[in-house]
Amino acid sequence: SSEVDSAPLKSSFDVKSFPVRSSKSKTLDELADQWENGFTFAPIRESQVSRAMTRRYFNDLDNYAESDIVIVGAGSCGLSTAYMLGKARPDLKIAIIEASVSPGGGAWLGGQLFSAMVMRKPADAFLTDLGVPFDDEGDFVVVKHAALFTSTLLSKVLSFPNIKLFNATAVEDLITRQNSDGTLRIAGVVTNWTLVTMHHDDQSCMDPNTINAPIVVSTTGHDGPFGAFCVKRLVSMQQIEKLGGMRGLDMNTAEDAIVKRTREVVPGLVVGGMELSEVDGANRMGPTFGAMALSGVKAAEEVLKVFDE
Ligand code: AHZ
Repeated sequence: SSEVDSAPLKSSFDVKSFPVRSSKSKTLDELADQWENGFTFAPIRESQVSRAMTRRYFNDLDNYAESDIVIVGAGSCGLSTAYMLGKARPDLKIAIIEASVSPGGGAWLGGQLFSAMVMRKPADAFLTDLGVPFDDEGDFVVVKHAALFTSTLLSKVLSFPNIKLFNATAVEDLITRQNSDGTLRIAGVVTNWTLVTMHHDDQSCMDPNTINAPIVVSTTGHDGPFGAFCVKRLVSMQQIEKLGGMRGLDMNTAEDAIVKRTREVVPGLVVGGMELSEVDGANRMGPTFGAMALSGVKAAEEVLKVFDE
């Protein structure tokens, strides 16, 4: 430990300039002979672990304070949007803000507490693109476990070098700018760690942080403790008159409506997934996820129009 304790660790903001000690990597086969004889982990000092995490996190906060695209909510629609954008535009900086510690929203189970996930055709195209296997049942397909869909989608999204997921972080407000004609444009998001957001009533003065971006995609789901956040804020800031309120369940009409209505609801804010049902008074679909994937595909297309202009 003295070697670890005495090693000079220069403080520097640049992740790449961080000192790295050489410790040869081994294969698992090489390790197999060593459990009883000479097995040790490479040495570490606690501050190295702290710095390895905080340096990267604060570097990301610094880097993504100016993003090209912010996606609010990492449920099935938000992650599908991120996947399409990450694939199409490796040159754009994309921040995903997810209030929960665990990304994925409601897509870890297929419905009630059942495992399988149903997608109506033609959303099987999204699964094929993603490489998720399914059973073909004619008009719809079934993934054997919703978690296979969500974990595959998540792993692909997180692998894009131009996408950063800030989880356990809530969007608390929207940044706005006034155009010369007096209309408003959404120009970014106001964030806080979710645990802080949850304590504004019992702790004073916990001001938020911000991310500027020319376009924000909101996919925060239907109304609930967290859901429909951005569109509810549009009402309170008088950018839309009122919410239509999500209607009862009708699978056939609901899925078509969500995809069809995925759009830029006010300048700078594209809305996708079930958050849209609150804007337009559309039905819910219950446990069929095709509209979430294809709303994500369409939301990505809407966003890219901004950069193609
Ligand atoms: O934690 C939320 C979830 O992961 C996150 N979120 C909500 N408010 C947020 C905020 N800041 C940051 N202010 C926030 N994150 O948004 C995510 C929404 O995921 P979801 O799975 O609830 O929504 P979705 O539209 O992607 O998928 C909806 C799935 C549904 S609901 C439904 C029905 O009720 O009939 N049917 C389907 C398929």
